[in-house]
Amino acid sequence: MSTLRLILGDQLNREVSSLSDCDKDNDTILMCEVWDEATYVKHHKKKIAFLFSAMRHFAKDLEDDGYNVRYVKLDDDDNSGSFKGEVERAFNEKNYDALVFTAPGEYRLFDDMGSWQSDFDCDVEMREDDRYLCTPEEFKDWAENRKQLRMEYFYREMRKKYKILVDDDDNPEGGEWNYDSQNRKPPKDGLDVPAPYSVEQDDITKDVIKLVAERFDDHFGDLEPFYFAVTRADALKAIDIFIKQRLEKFGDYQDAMVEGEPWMYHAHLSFYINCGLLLPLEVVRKVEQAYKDKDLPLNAVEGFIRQVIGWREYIRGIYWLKMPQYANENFLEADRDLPAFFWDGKTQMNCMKQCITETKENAYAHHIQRLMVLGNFCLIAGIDPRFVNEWYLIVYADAYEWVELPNVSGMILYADGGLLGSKPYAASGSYINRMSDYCKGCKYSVTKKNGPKACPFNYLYWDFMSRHEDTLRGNPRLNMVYANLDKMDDEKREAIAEDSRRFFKNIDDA
Ligand code: FAD
Ligand code: DLZ
Ligand code: SF4
Repeated sequence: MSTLRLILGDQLNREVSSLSDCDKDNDTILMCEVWDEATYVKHHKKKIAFLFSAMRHFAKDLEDDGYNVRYVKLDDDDNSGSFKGEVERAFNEKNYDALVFTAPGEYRLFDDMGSWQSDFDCDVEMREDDRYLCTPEEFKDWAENRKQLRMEYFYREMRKKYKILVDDDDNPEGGEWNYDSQNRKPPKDGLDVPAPYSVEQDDITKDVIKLVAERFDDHFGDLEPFYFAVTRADALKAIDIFIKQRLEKFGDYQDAMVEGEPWMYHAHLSFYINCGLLLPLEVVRKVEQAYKDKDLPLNAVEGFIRQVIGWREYIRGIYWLKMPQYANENFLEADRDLPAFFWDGKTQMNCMKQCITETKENAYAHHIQRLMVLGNFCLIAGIDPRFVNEWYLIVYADAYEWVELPNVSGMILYADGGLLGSKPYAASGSYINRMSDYCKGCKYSVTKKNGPKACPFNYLYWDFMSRHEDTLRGNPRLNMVYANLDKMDDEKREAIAEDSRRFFKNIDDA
């Protein structure tokens, strides 16, 4: 009996279900760099280099351990450019008895690969991706008959199921389930943010960087400097460094933004977890252990764990619950094009310029930059969800549709009409001013509400609330907002509308 085992670029872990019963003598592991995957959106150059290098290192480790690996490089002769084409080529060379793979993370592939049984003359088995803490079926059961799908309640279930930060009776550590209210400190002067973890390029990475520079020259983003970990061993070091250097302040400054500090006290682990180099549960267990050993603040530890076992799993649950229709949601009927400055950072709005430039350099921005600067702008400016989703899927090294889409359509754009968030996360410039130092270096004035010098977030926020009054006024969480809008006289409302019209007319110079 011989089996062909296909491993995708975000399944780079020995524990992946498709390898569980791999027979070193008779089976072949197929991995392939394919044009279809690298170009179905024009991924950031650093994202492609990261994945190709991680794939090549993973394949080499398997080979060194005695597995048969069929690794297809992007520029190999006869590379067909697609997963199916590569499976067909493998079958043309050898008659396998079975084809096995772990379920792909994105719906478009899941749908396609789900029909492969009829294309291949052997058993085709798609296995559950058991790296996650909750299966799509479990999430569906949890969601059934609930009026609202609130992350907080799902998160508590995960804490209890995996016995994380709970006592023997499932009571939460410290008496509360959630310490988020302590995690909103604005940045203070003189924060001593540690330098990010940086791994030296080896020959495999150098080869990949050359390939990406040649083949993906027209893709967004800076390829160099390239410093990501591309092996499990180095990714494991990244957790230890996070725990040692950043975790203590992760909670306090989780929402803070500082010019010139793209990495802050965040973990920078999402790209490693999402491609499989790290497993989510092992990351969480290490952080929990560090809490027990090192007297770390509970608000930091709980906050981090909530992101991984709460938000990350909940987001994935929503994706599989609601696909494929979720990709077309546009509750607010937003229809504006994505402004050109999203691709070059050339805007006078300093907050936007900083977040876009850092995204271009690093294929990374931390959560609050994605949510409250870039996402907030897309929401209040009414950018079409299709363009916003494509941008986010392209620009971040951790972006796969299962995690990108609910964050964008649900969390930032309210395109799902409130399934994921109970109200739109819209904010004016004063939020950005409180949580960052961006406004100091901005051409616009954050304290001015109207006129050409006013911070665009200020009038766009009210223009958004005004535009969507019919749809949003009934939301109890927006009662205060609409009470304030009601207090505005006609002149003020006209000034907001006029400033917004002027802004959109001249958006390329904004
Ligand atoms: P930290 O802030 O240190 O958080 C720790 C871990 O928690 C992360 O590594 C990640 O695994 C997990 N996590 C935290 N928040 C979320 C969340 N909302 N959804 C899923 N996982 C979460 N994350 C992605 O992995 N891929 C994406 O494509 C992605 N797109 C996003 C788009 C928008 C509009 C927003 C608002 C958020 C998005 N996120 C995405 C979530 C979050 O911003 C990133 O996971 C985080 O910034 C990664 O950096 P980090 O590892 O330093 O995370
Ligand atoms: C993102 C990506 C890219 C750019 N290229 C490849 C590739 O050439 N080969 C591969 O196996 N995987 C790649 N990936 C990751 C896949 O897009 C990912 O596995 C699917 O989207 C499923 O989540
Ligand atoms: Fe951004 Fe407005 Fe502050 Fe400028 S003033 S950095 S546009 S929030």
